[in-house]
Amino acid sequence: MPRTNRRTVLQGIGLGGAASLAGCASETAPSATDTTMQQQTTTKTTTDRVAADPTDIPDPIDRSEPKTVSRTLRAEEVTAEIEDGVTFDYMTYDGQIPGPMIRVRRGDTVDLTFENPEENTMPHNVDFHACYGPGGGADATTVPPGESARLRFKATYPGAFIYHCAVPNMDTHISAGMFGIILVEPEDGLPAVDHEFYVGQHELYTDKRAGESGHHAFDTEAMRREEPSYVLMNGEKYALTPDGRGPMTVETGDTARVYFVTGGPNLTSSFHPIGNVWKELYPKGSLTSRTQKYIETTPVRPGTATVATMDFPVPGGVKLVDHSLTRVARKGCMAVIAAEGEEKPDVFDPEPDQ
Ligand SMILES: [Cu+2]
Repeated sequence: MPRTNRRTVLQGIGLGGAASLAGCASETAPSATDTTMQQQTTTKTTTDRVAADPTDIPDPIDRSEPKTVSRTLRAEEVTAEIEDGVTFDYMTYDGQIPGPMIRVRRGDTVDLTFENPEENTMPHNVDFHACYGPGGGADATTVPPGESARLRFKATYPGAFIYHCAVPNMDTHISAGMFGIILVEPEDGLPAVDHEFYVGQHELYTDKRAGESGHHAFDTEAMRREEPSYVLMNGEKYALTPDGRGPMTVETGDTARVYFVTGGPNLTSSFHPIGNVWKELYPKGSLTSRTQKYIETTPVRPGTATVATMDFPVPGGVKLVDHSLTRVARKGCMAVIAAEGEEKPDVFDPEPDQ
């Protein structure tokens, strides 16, 4: 994936130097000329990207026996850009939105270590929708900054499920970015595909309109009214598009499976691929129910993950959108899968001979 370097912009609006932009302000000493920046970065870590790489997905499960899968999740409070020149104080798992995908097999035991580093300012936790147990583990994993917790649970049922922060201000923490997918594969696994992509939608409630430059503070009253300024895929405006970090890419004839989660906290996504169709939809993320075929738009409600496959018979960009289109046109919600290959005029001919 191409990565836009946003350091210049961040420096231009006084939100950190190169040392902090590497995402490790506490480990990298600023230069002598960076004293102002040092002062500004003592309370917040600034990063140049929160958008999760949509191809950063654990490999499909290739086992016939259960095992214990150890994973660490780390709460990271970071300042980053929603779009060029607009910054926000995000809360994340591992510095990315959505948080890292956790992938296990039905019957596996998940052995989680949850870290809340001391440079954070708030307690955090994890609520897994993939487990039986109080709060999905939220109480067991609630820790203040500087502490960590362990949680062990058996993934007894298959499906794609959200995990999210569930402290008392859970709407704020989810809106700020704390959600992801845990995928529990059925015992027999999933059908082979050429590509898998990982996309998450959520909305930001800020004290300014989308596009207004400068730092956007969280706006609890706007959240109370459920009027977000931004609705985003992977945490940034148009992150997974040619204008952002670059689109997802396939070749014509390939197959792809999309794992999609709506963090919310409040808006339902009407998830649609423009110029394509969900060939097989695993409704509400159920991997053991019958799939639905050739679905144009599927609701993905807050607190739900879904899974869907696609074909790419012709070249061109497929825009993944929430078909509540004001969110696309004015609030930043879109991702693109770019298909390259031979034109197929028998399937799609934009310039037919007269
Ligand atoms: Cu949290």
